[in-house]
Amino acid sequence: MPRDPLIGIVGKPSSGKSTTLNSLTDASAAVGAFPFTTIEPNRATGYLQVDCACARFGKQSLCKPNYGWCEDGKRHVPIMLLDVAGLVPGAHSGRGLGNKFLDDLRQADALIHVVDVSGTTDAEGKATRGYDPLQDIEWLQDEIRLWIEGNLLKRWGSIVRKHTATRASAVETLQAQFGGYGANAKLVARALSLVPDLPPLEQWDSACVTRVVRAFMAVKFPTVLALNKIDHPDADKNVSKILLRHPDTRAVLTSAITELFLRKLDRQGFVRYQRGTEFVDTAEDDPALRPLDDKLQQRIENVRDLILYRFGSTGVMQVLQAAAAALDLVPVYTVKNIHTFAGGSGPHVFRDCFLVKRGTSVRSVARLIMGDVTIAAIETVGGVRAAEDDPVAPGQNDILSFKLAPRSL
Ligand SMILES: Nc1nc2c(ncn2[C@@H]2O[C@H](COP(=O)(O)OP(=O)(O)OP(=O)(O)O)[C@@H](O)[C@H]2O)c(=O)[nH]1
Ligand SMILES: [Mg+2]
Repeated sequence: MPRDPLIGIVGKPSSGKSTTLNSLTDASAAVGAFPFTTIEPNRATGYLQVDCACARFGKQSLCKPNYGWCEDGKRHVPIMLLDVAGLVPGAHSGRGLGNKFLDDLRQADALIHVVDVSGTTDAEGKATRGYDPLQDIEWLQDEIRLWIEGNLLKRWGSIVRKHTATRASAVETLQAQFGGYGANAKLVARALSLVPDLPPLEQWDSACVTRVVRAFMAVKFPTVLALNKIDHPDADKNVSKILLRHPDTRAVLTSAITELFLRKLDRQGFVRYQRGTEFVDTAEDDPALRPLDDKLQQRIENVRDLILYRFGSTGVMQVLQAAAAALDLVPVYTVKNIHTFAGGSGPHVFRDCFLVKRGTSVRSVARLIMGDVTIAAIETVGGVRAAEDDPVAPGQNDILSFKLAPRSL
């Protein structure tokens, strides 16, 4: 992942993808733009909440990010999201523009699969009642697999001929095929290592290809389920069924519509809502807030009882955190002054933050951020010199200062 991470949001029509995306991107606080000049129409900037380094050093009051924002040590770091249009069964063979939508997915590093657990929409997203959303989890994975498999099998004959003629390794041959998904040799090797007893590539039958593609998907597209619409009365039984059937999947319960509702009331001054938590203050708690009429008061009570107190939050921020965790992302702070953590001449600290994969070397971080310039030294907390191949981990080599070499004449 030698660029900024990209999280794809997938699911069938009407599962709540756009609502989820809006609730992750609508930033009402003063927010800096994201450092991208062109943003494609289906991309949006979301904000991932992390524990900011400023809290580690008691410098919360001086923390002023260049991008995103930081509130009392909780930092909201921009992260790119990709809204993939609704996929329907048969998408891999082109149904409902499925091919085009699946092509959009290529660039994603992780997926959030939004599942409508209310059972009020069928496989195509049409209104119904009592639909079993367990099916959606399986068919969506199958669509992605069949699409990747289809792309591979179309050319299988010539792939094998070239593989044998050039005496390439399976990793080399597959890397050439999976390059379009942004996969490098390391990722392909990791996928192959997940498939036991794999014969030489020229002997693979279609069952072998399926196993390989499944493994490739697991490493290329780690997926988090957003079990959405938990505010609906039928959601409970469907959630239990899904968790029972898929105990090892990463799943987060969400009510995206509730998140949007609370944010709207917060913007209008009726409530003070602490995002990602169960805390909603009203005029009863703070007279500075606008008073609520009975109807709104009742709706807030319901949201508290049915969502916030039961589940601890609307789940929307947590789903993005789960996707970042599936990718093993670590916030790395680059500073000009390693002793004060200031970014420029002003007093503000930790102005720049980037998300990189845990284990990325300090050298790679430098290249990612600084480009091809020659760096004389890299320092971390306490002014300690970091070795170029030191890995980044939370709390470890995650605050860095690059000293540029004087330009040689
Ligand atoms: N009850 C409930 N309804 C929701 C929730 N999230 C979304 N919805 C509703 O579900 C419907 C579809 O939501 P969208 O966000 O447009 O769904 P989508 O997945 O983007 O749909 P397509 O763009 O057609 O693929 C809308 O009527 C939303 O208001 C939720 O958390 N609870
Ligand atoms: Mg939509």
